[in-house]
Formats: sequence, C-alpha cells, structure tokens
Amino acid sequence: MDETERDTRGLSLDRRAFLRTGAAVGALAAGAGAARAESTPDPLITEVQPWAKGWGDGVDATPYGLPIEFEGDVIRRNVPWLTADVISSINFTPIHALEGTITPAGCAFERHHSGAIELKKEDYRLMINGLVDQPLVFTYEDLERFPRVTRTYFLECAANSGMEWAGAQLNGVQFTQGMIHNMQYTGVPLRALLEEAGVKPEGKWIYVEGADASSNGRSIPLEKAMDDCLVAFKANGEALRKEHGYPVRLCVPGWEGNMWVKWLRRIEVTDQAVESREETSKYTDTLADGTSRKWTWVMDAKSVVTSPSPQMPIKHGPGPLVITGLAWSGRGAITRVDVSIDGGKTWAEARLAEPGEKMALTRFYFDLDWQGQEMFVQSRAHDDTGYVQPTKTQLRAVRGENSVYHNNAIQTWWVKPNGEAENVEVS
Ligand SMILES: Nc1nc2c(c(=O)[nH]1)N[C@H]1C(S)=C(S)[C@@H](COP(=O)(O)O)O[C@H]1N2
Ligand SMILES: [Mo]
Repeated sequence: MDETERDTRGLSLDRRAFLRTGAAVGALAAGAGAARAESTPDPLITEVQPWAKGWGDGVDATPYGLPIEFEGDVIRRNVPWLTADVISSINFTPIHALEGTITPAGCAFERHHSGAIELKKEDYRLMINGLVDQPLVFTYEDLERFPRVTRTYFLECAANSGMEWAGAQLNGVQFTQGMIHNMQYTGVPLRALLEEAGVKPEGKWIYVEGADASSNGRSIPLEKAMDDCLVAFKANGEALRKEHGYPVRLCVPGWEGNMWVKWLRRIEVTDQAVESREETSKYTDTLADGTSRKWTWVMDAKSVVTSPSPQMPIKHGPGPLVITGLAWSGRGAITRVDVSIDGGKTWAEARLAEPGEKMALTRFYFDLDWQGQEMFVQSRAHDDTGYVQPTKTQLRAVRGENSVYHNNAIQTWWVKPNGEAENVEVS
C-alpha cells in the first residue's frame, strides 16, 4: 500500500495512524476494531445480512419522504410547563442532532400565538394600505409575477435562551438555544410591493398583520422594510409548511422572530409605530434598575456548541473528538468563533465550515485529541461589526437578571470523563 492508498474504511493512512494512537489510550477506534476482527469474526462483515437478501421498497412506497425510523428521535420537542397549552406555545429545533446550517422544515421550531392555521393559496390575499398613493390587494399569483430573490436567513425568537437568565436550567441545547431555524427563502422583496403601492412621504413605519386570530401585529420601521425584508413563499426549495406561515410569510433578516409575520395578510403604512394595537412593548427587557430596554429588534451575535452537549454525550472514549456548533449574528456575518474547553480561561480558534453569511447560521468545528479529562466547553462568536459574544456575567452586569428576552450569552457544557454533559455556569 502506498501512502495515498485508502483502507476499506476510507480512512487515509495518516488518519488511521492517528486513530490507532487513540486506541492505545483506550478508544475502540479503527486500530482496536481491526484487532478484534482478526480474533473474533464480525458477522456484519462476514455474513450476508437480511437487507442484502431481498428487495428494498419500491419507488412508490413514500411519495414524500420522511426520515428513516432510526432517526425518529430527531424531532421538535416542547417543554410542557413553559406554556399553558400547545396552541399559544413553542417547540424547539433539535439543533443537537443536526449538521450543516440549513434547518429541515419538518423539525424547524414553531411558535404561534393562536395556533397554526390552514390557508389555501386561492384564498390568500395581501393588502397594502395606509399612507400609500394606491392601496393594493395581491393574490398569490400576483406575488409570483414579481422578480424574486433567494436568500438564507436565521429566525431566532427573542425568547430563545430566556429560561437561562437566572441560572442554568434546561439540560439540552434543543431547549436552551433551539428557538432558532435557518432556511433558504424565496420571495419578493417587500420594497417592490411597497413601491408598487407608492409610499407617501409621511410614511415612516409599516404595521404588519397575519391572517391568524392573534394577527401578531407588529410595527417595523420603513427603512428596514425597504432594505432587506422579503415576502417569502418558499423555504428550502418547497412551499412553506403550514406551521411556518403557508402560503406567505414575512422575513425580517437579523431581527427578532416575532416580527416575521406568518400568514401575512395586511401591511399598513403609518407615520408612527402602532403601539396601541400591538405588542411591541412585550419584547422589552426589564433592567436591574427597573427601566426597560425597548425596540431591541436586532439579534446580537451568539453561538453554542451543539455537540458534545447534554443530548449528545461523547459515546466513544478518549482520542479524536469533533466539537461542533452554530454561530449567528443579526448585525452581519460571523467572522470567527473561538472554543474553550476550560470554561473560558483559554480559547482557540475554531474552523468555520464555510465563510459566514450575513444573518444566517454558520457551522463551526473544533477537532480535539481529547485526553478523557473533564471539560467546560464554551464557544464565543465574533461578527463583522467587531462585536464579541459576552459571558453570562458580562451580560448580567448590563441587563440584570429580570430579563426574559435577548439572552445571547456564552453557554457552558460540563463534559465529564464518562462523556456525559450538563448545562452549568462558570463564574
Ligand atoms: N401570524 C403570526 N405570525 C407570527 C407569530 C404568530 O403567532 N402569528 N409568532 C411570531 C413569533 S413570536 C415567532 S418567534 C416566529 C416563529 O416563527 P416559526 O413558527 O416559523 O418558528 O413567528 C412570528 N410570527
Ligand atoms: Mo417569538
């Protein structure tokens, strides 16, 4: 075998040597596995298995596929005690078990105030009224005739990590950071529709409503509406799912999730924010001195290690370990992520899977030769505005502990020598 040849496991020789080293300190890696195969034959290698003896499913078995049953635990989950019922509630994306950056729609978290409604494309209407030259009503087909764009954005609920303000509480990254999804949206720039109606000079805000009973009315400054908001009708290449606002939702890149109105039905151009009719004030943060932080729409840079984490314990022993996670910023692109395994005393730069994209999730990797010691694993995001993700202590010094929203602090996982991980805080 020459140096470039690969063995049956597809590992390069260099890598195999690396894994053997791991085996020497106790891991059942390739080296140890090979030794075992020599003494006790592995039936998975030596015997013809049942799946190789008959036919598989025909192509008509599953016209629209779901994940294989063995992946059945990679699902959205809710926390029953968080809300009184499942209608006005939240579930969480299983970010611990996902890879890459795109969230599959079927397990992307949902949050609604009066349930996910069923609205047909034929019954869909979008009205633009208020301070415009010409009030307009668009059908779904009308929207399809405007020049469209495709962009990837994250949506994070302002309440993501909200339960963690006072202390480490929920034991799983799905629950502590999982009120987020990241999809590739296709739609019409909101600007094009507003220009079609003609915004009057007095128009400074838009008030946006959904077709559901809650309507989720929100005011958005006209500047943002004209900048990068999207009236989206596709996500990840297919129609929006019912729970994400089928047939049309608003995307407000980088801004808190509650402004991304689903089942979008009306946009009123106004001269000021419509506070009396909306819940703008709901998403404020109460500071230690009792004052409020208001209109904090942009989601600050944040990151988290998704594996290892409480739901993703290390199942192999010491040796090669892939630490991975997600980073994002509502202000721009992620430029760098640091990882610490000693609770923030020392940091090393992680590898970005792809260069950070503006207002979209970025995947990072940190490849470690783990000695089997306990670790306090953290990640820290940097964005292209120069902003660095704060520690919990730094964030509390500014915001106190009465807040619910906008917790973008550094997360710590205590990884024990047996590979299990726990949500903890380090001072
Ligand atoms: N019409 C409507 N839009 C809505 C909501 C709603 O209840 N009704 N919830 C908002 C909130 S608080 C969030 S965080 C996001 C959640 O989007 P998702 O369900 O796609 O995750 O939708 C927002 N848009
Ligand atoms: Mo939200």
